Amino acid sequence: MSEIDVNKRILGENDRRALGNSLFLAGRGMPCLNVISSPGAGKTTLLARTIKAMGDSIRIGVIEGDITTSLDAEKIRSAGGVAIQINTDGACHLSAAQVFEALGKLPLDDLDMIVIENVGNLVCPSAFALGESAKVAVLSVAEGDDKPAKYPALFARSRALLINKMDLLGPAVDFDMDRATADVRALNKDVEIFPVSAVTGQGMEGWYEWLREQVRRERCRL
Ligand SMILES: Nc1nc2c(ncn2[C@@H]2O[C@H](COP(=O)(O)OP(=O)(O)OP(=O)(O)O)[C@@H](O)[C@H]2O)c(=O)[nH]1
Ligand SMILES: [Mg+2]
Repeated sequence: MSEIDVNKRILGENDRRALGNSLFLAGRGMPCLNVISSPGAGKTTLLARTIKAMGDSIRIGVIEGDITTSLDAEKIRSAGGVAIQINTDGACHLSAAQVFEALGKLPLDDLDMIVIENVGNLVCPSAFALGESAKVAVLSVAEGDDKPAKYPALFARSRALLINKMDLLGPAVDFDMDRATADVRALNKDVEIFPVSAVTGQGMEGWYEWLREQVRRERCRL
């Protein structure tokens, strides 16, 4: 007969808090995206452009995670968005407890969606659930087409992937789109892939439509 160790913790502390965040947001019919990339891939620039493009049609509250500074929250506010900055003081990822605290500071009744910009890091953040309804990966072409193969966890776990800085493709930046997308699909056949440029706006409409779909989907669950 098998034995169950009743003292064994089924969920770790972070997972327990992430589940709490997830249930809280699901109860409000509010999608929550956990946006993850290496430093500088363009998360904040993408979010600022998205907030300007969406206007009042999808009101996005942003939780910014950085080791230090409030620079990204200020950029989001300059774009017309609502942002709460969390400083992790050295930690390479956000925790569910930090997100819970930030949620309490956001005007949730006036928002349609939460977007968390995690600390710039291609490895650690994907291992810590925050209560998100979906992870979104960002990879910029300047980082190289081998990154999905070399750092698979994020790409395997993300529901959407933005391949950013498409405007840089050319002689100086040779990024093999077929190789990158094939490697991502081998890890995650269902991921939605959007080749975009946060600077020129190319490819962004598909991403906006995906965001609208996230809002519709969470509301339907209420
Ligand atoms: N050419 C080009 N530059 C971009 C694009 N998106 C972002 N950048 C530039 O890339 C740099 C980093 O962009 P951020 O938006 O700060 O990147 P991030 O991922 O938020 O960075 P961290 O928060 O530090 O991890 C900035 O100089 C942006 O102007 C793009 O689509 N094309
Ligand atoms: Mg940023």
